[in-house]
Amino acid sequence: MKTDTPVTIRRSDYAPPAFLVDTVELDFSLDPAATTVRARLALRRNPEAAPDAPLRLDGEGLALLEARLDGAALPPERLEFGADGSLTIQDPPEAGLLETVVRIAPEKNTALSGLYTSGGNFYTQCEAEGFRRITFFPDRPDVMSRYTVTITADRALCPVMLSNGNPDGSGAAEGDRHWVRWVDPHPKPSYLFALVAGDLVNVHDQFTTRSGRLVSLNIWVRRGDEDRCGHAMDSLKRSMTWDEEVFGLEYDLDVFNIAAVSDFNMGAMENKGLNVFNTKYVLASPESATDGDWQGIETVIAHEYFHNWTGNRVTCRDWFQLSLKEGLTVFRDQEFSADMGSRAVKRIRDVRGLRAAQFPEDAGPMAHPVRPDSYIEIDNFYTPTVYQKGAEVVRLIHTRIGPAAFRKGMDLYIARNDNQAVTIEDFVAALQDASGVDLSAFMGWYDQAGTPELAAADRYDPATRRYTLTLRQRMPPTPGQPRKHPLPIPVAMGLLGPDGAELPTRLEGENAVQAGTRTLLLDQAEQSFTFEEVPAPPVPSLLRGFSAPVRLKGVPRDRLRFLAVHDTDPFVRWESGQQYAASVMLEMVAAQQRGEAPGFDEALAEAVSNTLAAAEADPAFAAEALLLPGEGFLADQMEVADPVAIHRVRRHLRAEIGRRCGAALRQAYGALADTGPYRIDGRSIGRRALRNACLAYLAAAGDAALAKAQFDSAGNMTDSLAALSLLADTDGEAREGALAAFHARWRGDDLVLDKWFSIQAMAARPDVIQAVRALYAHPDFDLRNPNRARSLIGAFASGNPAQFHDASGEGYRFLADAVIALDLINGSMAARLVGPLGQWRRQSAERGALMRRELQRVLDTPNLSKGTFEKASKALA
Ligand code: 0A1
Ligand code: ZN
Repeated sequence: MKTDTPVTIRRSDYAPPAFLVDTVELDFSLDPAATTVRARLALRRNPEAAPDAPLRLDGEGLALLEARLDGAALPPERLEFGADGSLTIQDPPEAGLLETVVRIAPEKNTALSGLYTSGGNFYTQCEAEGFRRITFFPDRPDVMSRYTVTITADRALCPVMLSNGNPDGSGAAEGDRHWVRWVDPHPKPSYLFALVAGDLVNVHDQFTTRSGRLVSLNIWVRRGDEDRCGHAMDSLKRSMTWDEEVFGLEYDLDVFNIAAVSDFNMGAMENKGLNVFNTKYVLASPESATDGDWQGIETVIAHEYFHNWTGNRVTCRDWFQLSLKEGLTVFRDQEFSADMGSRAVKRIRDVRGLRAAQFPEDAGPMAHPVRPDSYIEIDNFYTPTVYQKGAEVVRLIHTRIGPAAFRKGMDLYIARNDNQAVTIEDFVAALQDASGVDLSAFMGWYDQAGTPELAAADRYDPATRRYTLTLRQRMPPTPGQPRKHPLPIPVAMGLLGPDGAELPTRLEGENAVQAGTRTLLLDQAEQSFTFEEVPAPPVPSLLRGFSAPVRLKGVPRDRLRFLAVHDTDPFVRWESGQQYAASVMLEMVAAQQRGEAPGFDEALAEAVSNTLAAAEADPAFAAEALLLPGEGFLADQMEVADPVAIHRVRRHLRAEIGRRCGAALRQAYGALADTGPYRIDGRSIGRRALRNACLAYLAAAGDAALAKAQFDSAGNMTDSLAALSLLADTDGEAREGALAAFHARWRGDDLVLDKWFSIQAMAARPDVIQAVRALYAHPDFDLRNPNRARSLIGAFASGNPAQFHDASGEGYRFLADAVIALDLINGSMAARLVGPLGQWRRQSAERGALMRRELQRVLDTPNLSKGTFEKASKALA
């Protein structure tokens, strides 16, 4: 932790590693207070590096006990320690065996990076740069080695000891200790190293790959959690089958272990053969997990499993290439989930998520390209841009070349680059070579930050029956990138006739018509496309399936209403409804700011009634269509956001709809009640989502009794939590009673207790800031536990814009206080939470000044971690 001179790392400075490490032998002697790590590295000079490059090993907070080269102790004058904790060996040989012994203290490791303890057990987290907190090593992804790991520990404390690869022996050691050995036959970068040890139990299953390899599958959890692993195991087996069927990719070890830990900075980690998961993405039972949790588990299990090929077998040359593995793997997990359930609903949710998190990031001070040019702390770049926008860019290419060529390209990518650390160029080159389509312009998507704006104009000539569609793109400047060039934007589209039917299309110069959706490629600032023999003035349906991560602007309201009803593409139907509602709501916000009484657009009530009437066909889709655009989505479309006015408008609209459509909503609510046994399948989940959407409107209209009745009788967490979150917005006994009952029932379950904190932090009540401060001091609150910290601090700052942006500035002050306190414990978590303060440019001058003051206070804190320093200083720049 230091802020003296945080160094900026630049992509253009890449140089190959000076030394390679072919094999690594690690011996751990585990002890919570003093673990020793003996490392034997078979080093050799990299022929591709400068011949005199020094032998420098990364290290952080390591106490060196011994250092030998080829068996001989290295004298102190050949060891040079850097201020950052690194170790440089003077006069290195061209090749040799370097042996070091270091001591570390896992129980003191509150940053949860490197080797740490949680509930008395040992876990590691090495991505991105945690391995250097375990042993001295060239800790960079382009050094790939074969690992043999021996773990020794007290038999009672650590009956289970796991690492990467396959097990390779075990036995008794001195006293009450025992040892196990793991050998990973696949070369891997250090960030994929993992060790888990402790008193754990496993849920076991097996999987036979299509070439006949029998794989032992195990999920390791604390005693008592065994009966909540079924869904995770199921998701794992489905992921393994899907990757074989869709990408032809098979698992490559005899064991696949997953360990769940309740103290974890992120969602999960794809360490080779030993994934480590946040308990949130493993443990689920119908009573304790919501449908959203259920879906989250399926997605994250798949994501980590898919990394085995996209990330582990083919890895990144350097951290600037992070999206090479993350964007591609998110794309893969999105496709998997789409195949497991409703593709349309999955796409809607993904786009909603992209707009909620990535669009604002792209419009804020941390805006960066999918492949960043520089960073101070790489942990700050595990962002929605690298992950979600990265996946969108892969999807663009998939759309451009088509699924068959994409699959060929993936095969080629893996064949060419297996067991290597490569770049995004290597990925795009494989897709280009396999498809024969020039993809060079698509690199612009990796290198330019910002969200392009897309606008359309059209003209129909009844005399010639020609229809001309003109598309224009514009890219706003972002920090460090004042000028942009046009990007290739695949625009999936179709034309609808006046009766709403899809028209076949033929572009000028084509000799046959095409039925259904076609994709236009817009690769200039402006381009016109002329369609021939169009029988009547059509309505264009653009960006079907959200074929590019852009903002489509200026579609007239009458067309939005038409498309919301008639389009053949479910995404555009949903999107048009959302855009229509957003445009009405933004107008209402403006009226509210002028002090005018809020009106009401009858078309919105009509849309709700129509949606309810047609809901039976696809309840999950109907639930999505019923949701009004979120407060963040609306704020993101305003030059200067007004979170309080947005919140009022949204509340007012919900209440009005609840009143005007009360009968239909109540009828649907009743009809959707589950009579049979509780089931978790797409349709049942969709029905619950729809029913709870109805409940939310009815509660907004003042009917809290229904929410209370649902809370009292709910037999599953989805319904219980939906009702509780509505009650949390109200005043009075029902609220207090429900919150107390929920706490009493779930106080022993950390994951559920997180929800209890979040619901209160996100409540729409004027006293939320005081409540959040009180919860921060609650005996169940623990700043050291990332899930708990997120559930209160993150939920408040990101999930309750109206209260966070309270004019008093108290919300900002709370966040800065929490960030400063957390930075001492876990800098990477603190840096993640500081984000909302960085959005000050989008707020009013008064709010902006208050936000800047708090950012400055964070920045003035002595010994700030470099991650928090980077976030706060870039936000103020
Ligand atoms: N590679 C993981 C994400 C991850 C990144 C960093 C971590 O620790 C600081 C942990 C996990 C994934 O994409 O799932
Ligand atoms: Zn990932």
